[in-house]
Amino acid sequence: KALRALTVPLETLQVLKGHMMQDMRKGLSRQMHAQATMQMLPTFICSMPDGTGKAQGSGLPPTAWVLGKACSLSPLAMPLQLFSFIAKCLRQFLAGFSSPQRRFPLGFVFPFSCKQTQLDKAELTSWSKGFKCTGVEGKDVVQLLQSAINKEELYVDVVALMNDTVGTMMTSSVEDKACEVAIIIDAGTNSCFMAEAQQVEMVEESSGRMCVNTEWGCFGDDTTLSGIMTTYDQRVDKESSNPGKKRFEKLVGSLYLGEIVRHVLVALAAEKAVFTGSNAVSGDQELTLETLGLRPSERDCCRVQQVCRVVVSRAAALCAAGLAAILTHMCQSRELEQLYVNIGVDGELYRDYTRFGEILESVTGLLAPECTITLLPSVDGTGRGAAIVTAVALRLADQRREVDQLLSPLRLSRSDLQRVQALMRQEMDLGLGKETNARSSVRMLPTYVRATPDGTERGEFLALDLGGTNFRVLVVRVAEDSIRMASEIYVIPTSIIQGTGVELFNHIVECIMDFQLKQDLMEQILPLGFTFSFPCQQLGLDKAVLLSWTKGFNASGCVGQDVVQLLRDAALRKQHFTLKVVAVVNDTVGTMMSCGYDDPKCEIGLIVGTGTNACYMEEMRNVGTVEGNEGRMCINMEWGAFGDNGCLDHIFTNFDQMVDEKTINPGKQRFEKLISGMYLGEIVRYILLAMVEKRVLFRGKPCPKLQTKDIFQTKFLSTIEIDGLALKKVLAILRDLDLHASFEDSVLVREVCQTVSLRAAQLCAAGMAAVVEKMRENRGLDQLIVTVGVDGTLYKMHPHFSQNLQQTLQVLAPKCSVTFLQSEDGSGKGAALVAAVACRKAGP
Ligand code: 0WK
Ligand code: BGC
Repeated sequence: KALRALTVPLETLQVLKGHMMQDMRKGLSRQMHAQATMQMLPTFICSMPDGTGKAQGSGLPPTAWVLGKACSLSPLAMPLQLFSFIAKCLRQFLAGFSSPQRRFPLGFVFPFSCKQTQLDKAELTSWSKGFKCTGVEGKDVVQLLQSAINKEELYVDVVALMNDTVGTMMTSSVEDKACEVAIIIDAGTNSCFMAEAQQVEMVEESSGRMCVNTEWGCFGDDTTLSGIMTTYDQRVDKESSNPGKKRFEKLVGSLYLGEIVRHVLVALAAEKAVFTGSNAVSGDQELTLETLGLRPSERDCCRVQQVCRVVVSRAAALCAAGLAAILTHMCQSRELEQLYVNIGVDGELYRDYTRFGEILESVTGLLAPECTITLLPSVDGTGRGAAIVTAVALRLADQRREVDQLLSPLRLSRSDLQRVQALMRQEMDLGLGKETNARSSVRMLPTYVRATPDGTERGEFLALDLGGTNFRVLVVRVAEDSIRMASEIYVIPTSIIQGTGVELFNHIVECIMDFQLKQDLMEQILPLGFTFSFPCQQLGLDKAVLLSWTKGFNASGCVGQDVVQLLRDAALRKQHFTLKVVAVVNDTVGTMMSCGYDDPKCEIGLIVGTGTNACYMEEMRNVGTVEGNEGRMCINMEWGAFGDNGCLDHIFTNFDQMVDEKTINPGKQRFEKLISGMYLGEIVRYILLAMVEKRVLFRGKPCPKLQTKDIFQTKFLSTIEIDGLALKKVLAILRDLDLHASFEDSVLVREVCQTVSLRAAQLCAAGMAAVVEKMRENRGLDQLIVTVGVDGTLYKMHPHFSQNLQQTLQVLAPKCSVTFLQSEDGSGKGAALVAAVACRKAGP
C-alpha cells in the first residue's frame, strides 16, 4: 500500500504534465502571472555562447562565484555576514592571482528564486533549502554582494547573476551542442529553458529567445499536487522550515527524499510491516538502519531498498513530467512538429543514482514523444557556465555600446523634432512668399484647387494615377449617392521611366486605350483627371510644368514641359482623339479630395509611399505666389525636397549620405530620403553593413549579397517589425539574403529596422505638426480639428508607422486634434472629383 501510494501512474503523470504546462503559461502571462505557482522568472539571458565568448575589454578571464553547498557558512547567518563572508572568500581566492589593478568581471551563480530585472540586477524573492539569512529577501543580491566586495576593496565587478539552472545550461553547452534546457536535481530542484521572448510577457523584450527560470520547486504550492502527495510527504512538509512552500521540490529534492523514506519506514514500522524484529524505532531524524541499532532482517533491508527505490523513482518520474511540460511547451511555441534539444543536467540525485537518469529519460520520452532529448550532465558544476554567462554579458555589453554608438544619431529627441518642425514652418513661409519662394527648399506649389468636394460633383470620368508603386487607369462614375470605379494596374518598365518622355507618354496612352477597349469606352469622350505625382508648377487646373523627376523616374525631355501637353501630344501620335484631359493633380491633392468626399473636415493630403509629400488648404492671403486674397487654395508643399538647401544637414547621418550618393538625384529630395519607402531599406542595409564591419552582426562575416543596392527591401521592415512575429520568420528573410543569422543577429536587425522606421514616422510627424499648427494660426483657433487624407504603401503596410506618426504629432502639436483617414480608392477618385469641379466650372 505504501509503495503503491508512492507510485505515480503514467496517466497521472500525463495529467500532471498538463497542469504544469497550464501553470507555465500563467507564469509567463502578464495578467495571470500572480496566480501561477511556477514563477517563470525572466533571466535576461537572451544569448547562447557563440564561440566568441572571450571576455573582451578586461582581457581577464571572467571569474565565477558559485554560492551553494561549497560555502561552510551557516545558512541562518545575518545578511551582511553572508555577503562579507563571500567577499572574504573572494579575497583569499584572488590572492593567488598576480593580476595588475585591472578589474575582474564576476558571474554570480545564486541558486535561489530571484526576480531579475536585468543581468546584473536581481531581487531575492524567497530563500529555500534551509537558507534563511534575514534582511536579504526583497533586496538586490548583486548590490549586496558588490558593496561587500567594495568593502573588501577588491577590483571585482559583479556583471551577471544567474540561477544555478542557467549556469548548468551554459556549462553543459559544449561546442556544437548548445543546451536550451537545464534541470537541477540536487538538494533542491529547478529548471530553466530558452522561451520565445514574446511569450515572456513580464519583460519588454519581444524578439528572440530568453532563458526562463521556472522555479518549478514551487509547483503545487496551490492544491494541484494534493492528489500525489502522500501522508509521508505532508509530514515532511509540515516539519520543514517552509511548510506549504516548494511542494514539488519536497517530492524531488535530495534534501527531502531521506525524510520521506524515514516517515515511510516509521509508518511501516508502526504497522509492523518492517523491523518487526526489534522495537528500536524512535522517530528521531536520523534513521540509518545499523546506526539506528536496528537489526533489520533480510526482508527489512529488501523493503527499505524498495521504499528508497520507489521514492527516488517517483522523484525522477515527477521530474520527467516537468521536463515533458517544458519540452512540449517549447515545441508548440516554436510551431515545430519535432523538437531536438540538449538538456544540461546537474545535481547529486542525477549524478549518484543512475536509475534516476534512466527513469527521467524514458518517462520524458513517454510523456513528450514529439521531442528527442539528449541529457548532457554538467561535468564541472556551474562555474564554467557562470564564466560563459559573464563573458556573454561582457560581449553583449560591448556590443550594446557599439550598437548604441551606431544608432544614436538616428534616435531623435523631442527637441530635435521640434527644431525640424520649426525649420519646416520657416521653409513653408519662405515658399509661400513671392520674393522668398526661390530660397525655400519647400516649394509650396499652388494647385488651383480652391475647395474640397461639396458633394455636388456628378458625371463619368477617366482618371490616371502615375507616380506611385503602380500606374493605374480608372473610370470613375460620380452619382448623387455613390461613386463607382473600375480600374486596371499597368506596369511601367524601368527602361521606360528612365527612357524618353515620348516613350513614357506613348506607353501611358497605350494603357489608356487598352483600358478603354476593355471597358468599352473607346467611343466616349470622357473628361480625364490626371494624378501626376511629381513636383509641378501648376499654371492652371489642366496645365502643369514638371519641375524635376523624383522616385527613380528620369524620362528625358519632360522637365520644364507641361505634362498635360506631353500626354495630349502622345495621344495625337497614337491617333487617340477621344482624350480630354481637364485636370492634373498631385497625388497628395487627389488623396485629399478623395477623402474629402467622405469627410468635409479633410483639408490635408499626405502620401507616405515610394515617395512622400503633403498638401493642405492655405488661406489665399498667405499665398504670395498667386494673385487674390479671398478663400483658400490647396498648396502642394513638395516637402520631399525639404532640406535640399542644407537646413537639415544636422540630422543627416553618414548612412543617409551613403544612400543619397547612390541615387540618381543625389542632394535632392533629402527629406523624402529619410522617410519614404524607396529609401528606408537602403538605410537599413548600410547600417547592417556597418555593424558587420564592427563585428556586432553575423559575427563580422562578410555578406556579399548585402553589398547589393536595394537588396534589403523596405517591405522587409514592415514584416520584420510585426509584433510577436516568430523570429524564425526574420531568419527566413535574412536567409534569403544569404545572411546566416543567429537569434541575436535577428533581434539586432529588428532593432535597426525599428530605429529607421521610427525616425521616418517622427520626421513625418514633425512636418505634419508644422502644417496643422500653421492652419490653426491661420484660422486664429485655440484648437484645430482637421482630417488628413493619407495614402501610400509605407503608411498602410508598416505595422507601426501610422501609430508612431500620430503619437509624435500629438506631442508636437497638442492644440490640434488630427484624424488620419486612409484613402481606400487612391487618388484616382480624387483626380476625377477635381475633373468634375473643372467641368462644372467650364460649364456645358
Ligand atoms: C496610392 C495613390 C497614388 C499614390 C500612391 C503613393 O492612389 O496616387 O501615388 O498611393 O503610394 P505608393 O504607391 O508610392 O506606395
Ligand atoms: C513627389 C511628390 C509626390 C510624392 C508622393 C514625391 O517624390 O515629388 O510630387 O506627391 O513623391 O508620391
